Amino acid sequence: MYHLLAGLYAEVTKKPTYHVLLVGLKGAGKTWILEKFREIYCDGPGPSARIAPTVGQNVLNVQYKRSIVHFWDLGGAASMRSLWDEYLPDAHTLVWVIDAPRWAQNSVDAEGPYRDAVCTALFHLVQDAAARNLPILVVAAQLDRLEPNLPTDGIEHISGAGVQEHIYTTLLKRWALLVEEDTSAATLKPDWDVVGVSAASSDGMRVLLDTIHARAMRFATSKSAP
Ligand SMILES: Nc1nc2c(ncn2[C@@H]2O[C@H](COP(=O)(O)OP(=O)(O)OP(=O)(O)O)[C@@H](O)[C@H]2O)c(=O)[nH]1
Ligand SMILES: [Mg+2]
Repeated sequence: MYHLLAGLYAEVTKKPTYHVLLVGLKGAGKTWILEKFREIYCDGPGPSARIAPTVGQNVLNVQYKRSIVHFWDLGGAASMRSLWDEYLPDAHTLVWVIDAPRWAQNSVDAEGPYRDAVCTALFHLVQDAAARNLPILVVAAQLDRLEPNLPTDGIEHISGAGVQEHIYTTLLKRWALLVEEDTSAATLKPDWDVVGVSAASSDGMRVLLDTIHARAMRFATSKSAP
């Protein structure tokens, strides 16, 4: 009898767990975001220069609003991207991180101009995410590094809000172009939004977790609805 009651109690008080896939190109700021959450919600030491590029995954459980938000932070190097597709089916929200200063500059590296590299990798995941009605949250990260005199490509007044707006409109435009070329994507309606943060200063971090939680919960509820 005791075991039955204990089992029932455990079942009734069990917290729902929401899985969050945290991805983006290498150096975007994913692990700093994870470590900032660990600092704010789990008494961790906070992000530091000692954090190396991620090989494989980092995980974090955050207890938030009577639930558990479970993060998978995956490495962004090209050799690790095949892992992203494997985690996506189990996620309740896709969080895509962008290095905002690099986006503003549209700097070029081995993968080409930054905005092209972001859209190529992101849209690959978006097609799968949109087919599952998975919420997509794009994070403009490292906003504290947006200096007013940063040389930019096509952004007149540099600010966190300005770069977020530029990211949002660029993604919409480029997605529309993709749909024109690949009509199989025409039926997909990605559910995406852009938020801005600095893991260094903590700006936007609490809003980010709240937004992730709300979206993940909504997705989980819609999946369990009859
Ligand atoms: N000033 C500032 N620098 C940041 C911030 N976030 C990340 N950085 C810098 O960007 C570097 C890369 O950040 P990571 O969080 O390790 O990047 P990542 O996206 O996890 O990269 P991979 O693991 O290689 O995929 C850090 O070593 C910091 O120098 C931020 O909010 N502010
Ligand atoms: Mg990392």
